[in-house]
Amino acid sequence: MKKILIIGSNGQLGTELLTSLRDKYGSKNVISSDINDPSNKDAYFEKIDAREALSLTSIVEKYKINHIYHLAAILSANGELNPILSWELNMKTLLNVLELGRKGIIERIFWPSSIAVFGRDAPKDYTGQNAVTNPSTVYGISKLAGEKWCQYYFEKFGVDVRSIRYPGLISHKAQPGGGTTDYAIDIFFKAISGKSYDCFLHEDTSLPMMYIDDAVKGALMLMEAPSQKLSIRTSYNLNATSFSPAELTAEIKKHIDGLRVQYKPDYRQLIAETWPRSIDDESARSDWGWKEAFGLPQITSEMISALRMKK
Ligand code: NAD
Ligand code: AKB
Repeated sequence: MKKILIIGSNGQLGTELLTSLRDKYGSKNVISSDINDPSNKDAYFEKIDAREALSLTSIVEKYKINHIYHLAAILSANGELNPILSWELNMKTLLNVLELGRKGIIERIFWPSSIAVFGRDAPKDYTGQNAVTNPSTVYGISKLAGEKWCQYYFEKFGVDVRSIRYPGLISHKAQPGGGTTDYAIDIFFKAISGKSYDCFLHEDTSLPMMYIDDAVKGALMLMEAPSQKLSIRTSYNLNATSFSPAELTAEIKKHIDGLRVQYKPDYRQLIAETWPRSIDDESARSDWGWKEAFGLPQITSEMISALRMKK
């Protein structure tokens, strides 16, 4: 029987992954955990700092956990504001989880990487699975090192750790955690409340993006795939759609005519310029049958109808 621990369950991805995993496996079989308390009461929540190996181990033993979804991280934009903390958190927490795999306590691990592993030297369009990785942010460096650690633990110790290089994720339930793609969420909140939006990226900066439902679906598909089907043990490229702030604004205006957007690029523009415009995810499609459901028009209508219901 699966007994699952989510680390970083209060975050943008964790909030939605928690709901899906509990729907699938039952609440008592999916333990949520975070360094901060959750906003809603949760009988199966444990407050932990995943940098502390002993606290992590005691929770794993308490609930007889055998699968971990390890989501805790500092993302790209916030990482540049505190590089050492970012490196320490992103690496230490991953190594603590991988060690639980090496000791045979945990059977399967999900750990997300990011398109941030690519850098300015990779091809911008349809960036391939094995394109050159030369990241320029501490976040990208930590994700690239993390991918290599995952592959190392798999090859040396047989740890079944699986990973996806997510693009920018778009959702409305939890606030985004300080990434370069957060503009694509912020803009919906401004649009729905009738306010104008100051966009921190240039209007024509196109980036790979994915709706949260697709992101959750991808994690579940990868975690359920037979091990022998997986040819990538660093992290799988995963694509859904790509758009620029101007294209997103035009799509939102089909629903909310009065939206006004000013472009005021800041340090996040420099990060975005080193990332791919679009991703080639052929390996995920052929190895475990990946196919996205949401393009720009579908993401936009889902976001607007969900936010209108909240108003
Ligand atoms: P987030 O910042 O929204 O959530 C991270 C959560 O981890 C937060 O709730 C935070 O409180 C918690 N956390 C931080 N330090 C912790 C610690 N020491 N111990 C326990 N919990 C801790 O991030 P997210 O957007 O949900 O991203 C989840 C994962 O997916 C990250 O690894 C991120 O790099 C990856 N990812 C996200 C995106 C995206 O667009 N959101 C894209 C690519 C990859
Ligand atoms: C970020 O912008 O940092 C994240 C990511 C693509 O990893 N959304």
